[in-house]
Amino acid sequence: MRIDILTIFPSYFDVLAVSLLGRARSSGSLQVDVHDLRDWTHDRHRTVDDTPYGGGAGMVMKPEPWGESLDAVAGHAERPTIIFPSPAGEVFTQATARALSDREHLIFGCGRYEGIDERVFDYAAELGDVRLISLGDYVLNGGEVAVMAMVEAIGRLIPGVVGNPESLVEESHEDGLLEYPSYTKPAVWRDRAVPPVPLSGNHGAVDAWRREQQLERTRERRPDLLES
Ligand code: 6GU
Repeated sequence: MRIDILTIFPSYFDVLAVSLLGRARSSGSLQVDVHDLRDWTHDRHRTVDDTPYGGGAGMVMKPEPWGESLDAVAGHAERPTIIFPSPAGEVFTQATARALSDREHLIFGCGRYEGIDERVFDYAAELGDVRLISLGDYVLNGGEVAVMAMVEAIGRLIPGVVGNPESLVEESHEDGLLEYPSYTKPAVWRDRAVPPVPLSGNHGAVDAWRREQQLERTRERRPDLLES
């Protein structure tokens, strides 16, 4: 997979060089390129924003640098999926991450200030499949942190990125339920004993117990997941 990230804060993405995704990046299963949106400005101050038509608070990101940068990164073999992180978008879930992990080319456009000139989204739709995606119902200052989260969730689903593919299956949200509790040695720690079933060595009983635990936790913490 190829990922291009457009941002006015490229250094936010320095952490992509380390950890799980860093290794995938250097091994070639995932190619991530971070671009400074200001590289597509042409004035001395490298201006990316301006005051909103109609008035109001804050600044709006100008369309020209977005148009030129999208032209520059979209020009690859396959039609890209172009994602704009936005609290006004559809909510990102594990299903979204799965669907996006199948794509050949993702472009993330990180907005700042009060938003991006609306015409950019319309233009981007000529170059690729546009999605506005939110992490949830709260507001961040810009899309960078949201894109970090999305890239990690998507990247770890790409074959070869996570060492053990089985560890992907038994996780919260992969089967619509929260994950079961895990224990390791010692069997008693600070007066707290590991429950008897996971200690029993009876694989059938362990599987049934884990399933029960998943249901109980989901009922308690996230009843909304059981309704759907
Ligand atoms: Cl994707 N962007 C911003 N700015 N705030 C958010 C968000 C995204 N998701 C939740 N809050």
